[in-house]
Amino acid sequence: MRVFTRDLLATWACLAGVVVTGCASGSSTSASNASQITGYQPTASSSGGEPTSEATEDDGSGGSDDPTTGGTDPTTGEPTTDDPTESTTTDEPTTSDDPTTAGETTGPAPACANALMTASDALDTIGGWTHDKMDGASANWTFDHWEHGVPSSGPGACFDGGSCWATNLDDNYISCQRAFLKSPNYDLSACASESDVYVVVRHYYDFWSGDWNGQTWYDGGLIEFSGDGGESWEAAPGVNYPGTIAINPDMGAFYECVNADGFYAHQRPGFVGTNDGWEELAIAIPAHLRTSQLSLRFVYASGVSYQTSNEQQTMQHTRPGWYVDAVDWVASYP
Ligand SMILES: [Ca+2]
Repeated sequence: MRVFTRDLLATWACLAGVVVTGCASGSSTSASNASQITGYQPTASSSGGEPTSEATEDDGSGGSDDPTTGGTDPTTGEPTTDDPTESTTTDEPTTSDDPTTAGETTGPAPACANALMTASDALDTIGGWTHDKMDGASANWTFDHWEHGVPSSGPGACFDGGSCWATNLDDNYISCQRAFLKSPNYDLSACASESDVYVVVRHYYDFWSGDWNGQTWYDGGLIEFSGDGGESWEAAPGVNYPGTIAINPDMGAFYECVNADGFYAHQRPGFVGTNDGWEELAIAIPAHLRTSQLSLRFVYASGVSYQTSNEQQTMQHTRPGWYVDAVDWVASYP
């Protein structure tokens, strides 16, 4: 038997119910510990398969996708051509020659136009965005790995060439995570009577999926909105999610997630697999959400994709994760 003492003890403690909140925290991330775990063979299982089999064939790691050329063409349909975050109130968005915000003939009321312009954000600064773990998870483990900056993993760059958010800027995400990235509260009450309001986000995602214990599991992410400053949340309307998130909470006796049943994202429609490049996503905002405290959040979760509780080891068997950039608010969308 390999040297696996700390993990094994922790796991037994978990199984025996001795440790309630530390079941996924059995080891550190040190290189020496990782080397001990390397080569560990899982016990016999009915699956008989390597749990890291990918549901997607595209390798999103390594930054091979050039956001300036792949996926969405940033030169078309790009509401940030006139960057509203760099504009001041002197840049009147209702100017008729700006089709991205003004519409064909009439734009939104000036107060609404100003509110939309104020809310739009290139995400080049943190600017009031917050992130945290979810579901009451607490232990010595990284449940929330949202980071702001320039990614070297996943797409290898932000959509706009500046900064953005990522579930891990320079590597794959870690198993057993569950965290949100929340926008500031926006006052869009001036837009309540407008016919249309959209939020346009750019994102890249590449989440693990694999088979274990007779099921296919899907790490993934979803978007939600709040009209009351984050007190309550509702699913993003009209989003054509590619699948349903299904979090694998454990993989045999050697690794299980803390609070294994506590995955908010589990069984919710979400972004699973990969979109294989920066993608522009426009979501129509219903009138009832256009309050003085409108916000949105990006929720993601990951389950167990590898039989170890070493962070570095699990990261080798997950995927690059989710990257979010350039959130614009507009009154019309092509
Ligand atoms: Ca940016």
